[in-house]
Amino acid sequence: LWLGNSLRYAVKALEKGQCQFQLQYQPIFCLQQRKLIGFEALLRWHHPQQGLISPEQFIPIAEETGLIVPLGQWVLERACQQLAIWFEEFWAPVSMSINVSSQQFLQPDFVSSIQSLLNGHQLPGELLKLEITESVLMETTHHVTDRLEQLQKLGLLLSLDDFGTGYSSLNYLHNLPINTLKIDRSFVWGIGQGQDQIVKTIIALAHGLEMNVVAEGIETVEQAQYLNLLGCELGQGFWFARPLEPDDAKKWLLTLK
Ligand code: G
Ligand code: G
Ligand code: MN
Ligand code: NA
Repeated sequence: LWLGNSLRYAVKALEKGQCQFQLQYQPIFCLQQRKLIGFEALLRWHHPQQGLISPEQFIPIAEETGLIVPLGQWVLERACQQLAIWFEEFWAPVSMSINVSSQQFLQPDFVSSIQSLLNGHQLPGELLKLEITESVLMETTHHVTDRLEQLQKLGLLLSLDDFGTGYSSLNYLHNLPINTLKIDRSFVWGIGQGQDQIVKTIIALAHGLEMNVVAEGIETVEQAQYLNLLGCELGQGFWFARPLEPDDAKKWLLTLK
């Protein structure tokens, strides 16, 4: 209960410009060239007494309480602001991937708020990737389809996060404008542990549907090499880089120069 109350307080405080939240940025790489292609924005909460609280703990509470709507909007704004700074400074097509909860995605003004963020920061939509989960796609589907298509018209790219861990129905996959499948880290960790066929099959499925693949949670060189061998285009994980503060993330941008 205390967690819910302090979360409410922390989200309220955002309006007053008091910020207990922070974004870290985890680099995403092209596996073949080991070249930076983008970042995933990851939310962190620094509780004044409890210290750092993991999103695994507070995101579910934010979702139950509806606080994920204003908090998710803050994440979008912050991430776009950071992306605009980097885009202006480096002029490189480095993308920003942002996790979006289903409740946030289903807000009536979601698409228009994305549009005004893009306009406000003069960002090409192509640089923004939204990571949604299978649970979003399970919602009353025609609204979701409309919304995905509107976002696609703005140029945004759409990724399906944690793929393989939710209630996948292969039915929607080929009907929806999803650009990327993210292979859940549990499968990546299963490489060499009896899950190789699953990983191969997910990659083949994605390619068959003309989607590209990001493998997450890559922790060893063997995993990176094997995924590259299978034709998985992109990857992220501690072996490449942890989620980073903006200044450290910027060091990766400098490698592109
Ligand atoms: O960064 P970390 O591995 O601790 O994240 C744990 C979980 O929290 C992941 O599943 C991630 O998708 C989720 N998460 C991190 N940041 C955000 C965010 O800004 N919004 C939402 N909805 N989920 C997030
Ligand atoms: O669910 P989502 O894919 O958004 O989760 C991203 C989370 O995974 C982030 O919180 C990040 O800290 C974590 N993460 C990223 N790379 C690795 C990794 O190589 N190993 C582990 N254990 N966690 C990782
Ligand atoms: Mn994610
Ligand atoms: Na994931």
